[in-house]
This record gives sequence, structure tokens and C-alpha cells, in this order.
Amino acid sequence: MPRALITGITGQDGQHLAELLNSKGYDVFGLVKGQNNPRIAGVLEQFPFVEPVSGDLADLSSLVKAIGLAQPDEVYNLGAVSYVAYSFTHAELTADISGLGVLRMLDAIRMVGGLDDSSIRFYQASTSEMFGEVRETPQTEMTPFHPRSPYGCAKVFGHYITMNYRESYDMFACSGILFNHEGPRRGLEFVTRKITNAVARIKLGLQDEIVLGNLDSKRDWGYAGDYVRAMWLMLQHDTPEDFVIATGETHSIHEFLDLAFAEVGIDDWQPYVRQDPKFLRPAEVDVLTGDASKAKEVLGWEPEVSFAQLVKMMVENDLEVEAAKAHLHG
Ligand code: NAP
Ligand code: G4F
Repeated sequence: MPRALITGITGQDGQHLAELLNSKGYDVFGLVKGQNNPRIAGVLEQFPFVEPVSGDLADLSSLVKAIGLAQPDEVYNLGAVSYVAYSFTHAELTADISGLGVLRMLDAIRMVGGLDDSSIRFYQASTSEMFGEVRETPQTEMTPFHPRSPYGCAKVFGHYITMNYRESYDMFACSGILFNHEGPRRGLEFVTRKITNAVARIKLGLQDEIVLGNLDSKRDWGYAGDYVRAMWLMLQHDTPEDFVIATGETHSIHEFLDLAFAEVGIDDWQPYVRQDPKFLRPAEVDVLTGDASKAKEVLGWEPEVSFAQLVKMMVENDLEVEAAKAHLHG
């Protein structure tokens, strides 16, 4: 059986990837941080096939130990401080975990696997945030980076150090430049889930309004379940290469609100949405649109869930979750 170690196992993508690899017969190991975290234990309960291994991307020796224990054929580095707004107020932490954490994991692989052993395949979770103030549209693997947040800057370092270790030490190390991807497991701090959760609660009479920041930004939103398939395909390819993963469509937050509210029968959402400058960022990424032609041609990857299906799936899930919670408490 192939063996995989996933960092960020408790996050949205970690959960989807763990399920995918389990369905393919992998032994799945998940890096978990902290000495006793009930939230993590709660998430892992849903994935009894995942073998937890203790470790933190801030601590090289813990990563060396985790690789030694898991003896993985593949490492998926999904762990990060991933919330862009938080990265502005926690810039050093973000640089440490989302940037230097990549270097530590690459070094841990070399230390355990042997300095010239390229047998462990490494996936780095790069991001469309690296394009930031975009230099061209759509963005491809060749588009120059111009990050607009401490998170984007940290990820640019992670991206280049992955490329550098591939070129310097012949490692099978590659990066997926993934555009925004969402789903029912998305954290409540991100705009899509914040909206679908609030829409469900408004429909159920549990909340009156949603307070948001910039409604004009546009994103290329896909479904997380489709995107983890691309991660796996990259590590099965003959050569380590970087790939853009995106739908190629861009939509505004206005459009997301239109579909989400329509799903619960509300045509005019204006009375339910308030804007507050506290949700504006010091620098914004206005619009992202990815070109995933390379992944389609080389890996045979295609997204399966459309934007409309994604919004519907998220609203339906939040209606179920919030109704169950209300029933439990009421
Ligand atoms: P997420 O839900 O925010 O999950 C982040 C994960 O990182 C959590 O499991 C978290 O663990 C873990 N983590 C945080 N600090 C850590 C540390 N010091 N050591 C080890 N693990 C740590 O993120 P996601 O949406 O699944 O995204 C997965 C990866 O893809 C991230 O690297 C993200 O930056 C990148 N990415 C995401 C998107 C997207 O649209 N979702 C797009 C492009 C790239 P705890 O639960 O213990 O905090
Ligand atoms: O949902 P967001 O916080 O996602 P963002 O900033 O695009 O980052 C996500 O996608 C990246 C890929 O490009 C990942 F690398 C990253 O880890 C993360 O998963 O914000 C989306 C847009 C922004 O323009 C933001 O300003 O929504 C705008 N927005 C407006 N009101 C809001 C809100 N964002 C949040 N989170 N909360 C609001 O109230």
C-alpha cells in the first residue's frame, strides 16, 4: 500500500484529500499540532482511517520525527496560516508557518530520506494569491507574481523554495497553484462559507443580517473535492512540475450573494447585507481568473462542479447543519 503524510489534515483540503487517498488504498498519516486540542480530536473522529502523527510546521525536529514515523511515499504540505485577513495582523507567524514551514518540511524529507534520495514525492499548496495585483488575465504557470498580503508573500517563498529544492537536489517536488476552492467544509471565516452560513441562518430566523467588507472583488471559485484530485494527479505524473488549477470562470461576491439568497427564495438581498470597513484589507486582490490548460492537457484534470452547483451545495449543507443545531438547542 502507498503511504501518504498530509499536513493540514484538519483543514478543508486535508479532509477531502484524506478521503480521496483512503479510497485509493493509501495508508494515510495526518500531521496534528498542539498538545491536546479537542477541536482537532473532533475532526479526526470523522476519519478513523487517518493515523495522527504529532508535529508542527514551526518545529523542524518534530517534522523529522513525523516523516520517520510515517515513512511516506508522498507528502502533501497543506498546513498553513491560510486566512489572508489574519495574515495582515499576524505577518511574522504567517511567514514562519506558510513560508519557512515549507523549507522545514523539505529539509525534513531530505534528512530522513537521505540527502540525495528523491523517492519521497512532495506536493506544495501554492496559491493564486501569489498573482495578487495581476499582471495578465487569465493567469498561467508563467504569469509573474505580485503578492498583496503577508500570506501571498509567504506563499511565494514556499513556491520558489520548492522549485529550488527540485532543481538543486533532484527532488520530486512540485506546487499546485490553486485558485479559490470551497465547499461545505470551508472555514466560516472565508467569504463564501460566511455567506452561505448566514443565508441559512437568515432563512431559519436565527440571524438578521450579514456584515461583509468589499463586495466588488472577483474570484475564480471551484469545488475543493475537484481540486484535491489535481494534487494527487500531480504526484502520479512522470516528472515534477507546477500546475495552475482553476475553473477559468470569475464571479463577484455580488453574484455569489445573488445565487445563495435565491437558493432560499430571497430575490433582493440588499436589506440583509451590511458593509463594514473593518472587513476591508490594507491591500486587496481585486480579480483572479486562472487558466488550467496545462493541467487539463498533461494530467487530464477537469473540474466537475459548476459555480451554481457549488453555491447550492454549500447553502443546502448550511441549512441542514443550522437546522440540526437549532433543533438540538431548542
Ligand atoms: P485551512 O482549512 O485553513 O487549513 C489549514 C490547515 O493548516 C489546518 O489543518 C491547520 O491546523 C494547519 N496548520 C496551521 N498551522 C499549522 C502549523 N503550525 N503546523 C501544522 N499545521 C498547521 O486551509 P485549506 O483551505 O484546507 O487550504 C489548504 C492549503 O492550501 C493551505 O496551505 C492554503 O494556504 C492553500 N490554498 C488554499 C486555497 C483555498 O481556496 N482553499 C487556495 C490555494 C491554496 P489546525 O486545524 O490545527 O489549526
Ligand atoms: O474568502 P476570502 O477570505 O478568500 P481569499 O482572500 O481569496 O483567500 C482564499 O483563497 C486563496 C486563493 O486565492 C487562498 F490561497 C487563501 O488561503 C484563501 O483560501 O476573501 C475573498 C474576497 C476578498 O476579496 C475579501 O476582501 O472576499 C472579500 N470579502 C468581503 N467581505 C471578505 C469579506 N472576505 C472575508 N473572508 N470576509 C468578509 O466578510
